[in-house]
Amino acid sequence: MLPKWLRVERIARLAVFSALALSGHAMAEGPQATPSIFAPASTPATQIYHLSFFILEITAAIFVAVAGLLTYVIIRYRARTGDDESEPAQVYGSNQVELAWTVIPILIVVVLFLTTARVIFAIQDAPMPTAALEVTAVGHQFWWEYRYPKQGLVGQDFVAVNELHVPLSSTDHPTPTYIKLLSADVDHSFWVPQLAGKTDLIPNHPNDTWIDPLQSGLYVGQCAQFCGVQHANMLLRVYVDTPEQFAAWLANQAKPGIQDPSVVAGRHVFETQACMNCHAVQGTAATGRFGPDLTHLMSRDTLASGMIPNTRDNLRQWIKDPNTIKPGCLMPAMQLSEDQLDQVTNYLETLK
Ligand code: HEC
Ligand SMILES: [Cu+2]
Repeated sequence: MLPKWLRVERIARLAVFSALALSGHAMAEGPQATPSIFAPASTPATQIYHLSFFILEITAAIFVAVAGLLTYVIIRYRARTGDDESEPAQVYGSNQVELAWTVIPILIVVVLFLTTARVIFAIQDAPMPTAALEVTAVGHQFWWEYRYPKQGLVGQDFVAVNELHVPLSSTDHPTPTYIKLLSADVDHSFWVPQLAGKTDLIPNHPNDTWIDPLQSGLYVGQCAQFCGVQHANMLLRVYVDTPEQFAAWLANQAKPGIQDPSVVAGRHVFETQACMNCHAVQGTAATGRFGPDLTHLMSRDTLASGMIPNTRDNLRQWIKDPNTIKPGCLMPAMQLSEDQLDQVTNYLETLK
């Protein structure tokens, strides 16, 4: 009995090592157009990627060993012509075999547990350098709020919406972003697979995560916890900016809303049609917090949490009846006249 087990173990070890050697090749190629766990571009994502492959290799080795043995037994002991129909030898228990199939799985589970725990703690307990940017992400049905508190990099508090901008990090000058995760209503989950693992946003239970993207560009993700009808359209967009781009973005976001006298009619609609009960435009009487901050609406590429491009037609249609675009979203159709729609769209288009 014993020599056979040894042989299996040797084959399994060989399989694990060759798979390890193979997986070492897959590496980051920058931001992908769809969420991908196979192109990590940030330390936590890279660590999770390696852990996943390690677990896949062990479980693949188990599969190969079990399926191999099964195939061997099926072929070697198949029915043959000339069999005498007598029962094979009946074996009742074997201490060696039973010990082996108890101890080996326990050891495997212990190894998987310890490696997983090591990666979790390495990510959770990573020390935060002073250059780190701190942002608070708040999940709402069905959009994202990002609060940038005044700190080293940021001269003034402001709120960004749906499109998170963070600075590019590098190995010799790390500028990671620490993200505190809160929720305004139900559970959501922050998941940009190229940057970090999933972390839930739970009401009254602050969580945190961090990213240190090593290549600039746009990284996409999804809310990963079912949070209501439009959960699937609660998309995540993380813009990793070069230092110059990031400084320019910060400088613009920290400004109050532009007050353009040519669109007072639209501003009047905005301030009299309940828009301002739900939306804020910094520097004006509009301070609503239920919906997205619109101070720099035009600095965003998309509307409705990454759902549609931010064009004039989409913006007008959204204000006319958001439910035709995002059924079940929490903004009501405000029943504006065609003139009022044009005016308020003109106004919003000045909010650069
Ligand atoms: C009852 C609260 C409420 C009122 C009133 C309201 N909105 Fe909204 N608005 C929301 C919510 C919530 C969202 C986010 C919807 C989503 O993405 O799921 C939103 C989204 C938007 C957006 C898209 C923002 C973005 O960046 O994606 C615009 C533009 C907008 N509202 C304009 C208006 C205008 C103009 C009015 C008045 C005619 C108005 N809203 C009235 C709650 C409201
Ligand atoms: Cu969600």
